[in-house]
Amino acid sequence: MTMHPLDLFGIDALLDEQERDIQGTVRQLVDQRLRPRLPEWFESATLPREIARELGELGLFGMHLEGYGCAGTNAVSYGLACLELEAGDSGLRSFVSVQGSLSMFSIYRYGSEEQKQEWLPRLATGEALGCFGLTEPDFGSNPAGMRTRARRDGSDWILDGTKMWITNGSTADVATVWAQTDDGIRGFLVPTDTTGFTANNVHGKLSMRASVTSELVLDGVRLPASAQLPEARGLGAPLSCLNEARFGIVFGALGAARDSLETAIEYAGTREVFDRPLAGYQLTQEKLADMTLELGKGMLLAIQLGRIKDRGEITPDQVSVGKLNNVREAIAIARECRTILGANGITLEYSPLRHANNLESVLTYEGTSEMHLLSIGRALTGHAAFR
Ligand code: TGC
Ligand code: FAD
Repeated sequence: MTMHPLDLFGIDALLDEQERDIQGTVRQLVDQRLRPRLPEWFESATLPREIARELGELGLFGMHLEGYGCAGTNAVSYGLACLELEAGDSGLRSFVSVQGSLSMFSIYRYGSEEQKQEWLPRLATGEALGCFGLTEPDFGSNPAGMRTRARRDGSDWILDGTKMWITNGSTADVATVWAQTDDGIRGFLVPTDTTGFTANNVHGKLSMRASVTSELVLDGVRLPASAQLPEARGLGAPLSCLNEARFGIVFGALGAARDSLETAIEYAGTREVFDRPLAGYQLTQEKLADMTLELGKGMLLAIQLGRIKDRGEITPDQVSVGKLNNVREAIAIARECRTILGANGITLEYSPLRHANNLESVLTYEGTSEMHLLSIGRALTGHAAFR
């Protein structure tokens, strides 16, 4: 009789029935419909747009938002959905994070009623796709320095600049673009068929291959005044959207870790070395036990942060604690699981190295681990050491 790693922490007992149902439904979707195709998508560096409708039908896009066709679940449910998607592949979770937490949330929180009516229902079903352009070639960790500029021409806006590393950039129908204006940073909704807007995909990625990553070029893009997000003023607006997506990652990264650990435990049970199962050796058991501790602690942290978020009390520094810890531990778990698989572990047949490679991106995007360390350092000392 063996136990599942998370049973040792009694995690299920911390969830209510609806949360468990949502988690089970997403797990079933991933296992039955998506998992069989993930290695192929990773190898061919694609993520078919068609899956958007299926994810939309399940209510996964903007699922923690209210109205406009969104499911209106609590934050813990959203986190658990991210966890199950990332147990498949980080590219799937990214797809949902960018659509719901960055594109839809930016419109939901900062858009006009007309903008919400125009975009949110279609983004919720997956009929339309969105992307979020904050990072630039020379300004990633420090978006305050962005060079993309929006200037007035009569009542219109003209946007010029380049955004880089934008998830879903070339597949999106609408881009939320952040730009400097005479009054500081502002956000704009750019329909991607606007003249002067182009998106070029990044090729040769060794990580997050089942995900589209693009450069956005804005060359004299003319937009009506109504394209500006009226409620977004200053850098705090895009950074508040990042809190939403980072929260999803707190749970999501643990999905990649859990799937790696389940794979390693199963493999160790059947693989014989020196005439008996690998699982029976103390070194293997030490690895499995240590990883179980970190996975379980990460889950407790994620659920705790989810409960705080559901009370409306979560702070950006608390999100940094969760993102830093859970991504750092998830990548360590995925790499350690790969060692248990020996040479088989370097193939696409097994998930741990695919997860570890993906988690290299997760460690970098939505604030690098260094930036989250420095944010926590600032919270502890009052000194901002990143400047
Ligand atoms: P700072 O002076 O600290 O703050 C400027 C203003 O912003 C406010 N603020 C926040 N508001 C909400 N949430 C947060 N997390 C916030 N952090 C700061 C702050 O209160 C202030 O407001 P105000 O009213 O006083 O002006 O800003 P700073 O320039 O010193 O930088 C702070 C720093 C370094 C922490 C920030 O720039 C940062 O987080 N950098 C990392 C950038 C980042 O995470 N980029 C992610 C791009 S999107 C992405 O990666 C998508 S991946 C998609 C996928 O899942 O596929
Ligand atoms: P840099 O900022 O150049 O950092 C390089 C290194 O220097 C890092 O280790 C960093 O931690 C360190 N560093 C930086 N500043 C300091 C400091 N002050 N002190 C100490 N160390 C420091 N962006 C979007 O806007 N939208 C997206 O949809 C999006 N999707 C992405 C998808 C993928 C697959 C990837 C890989 C990235 C994506 N990004 C996106 C961009 C991502 O947010 C940035 O890559 C990230 O913020 C880091 O910026 P950078 O790559 O320019 O690194």
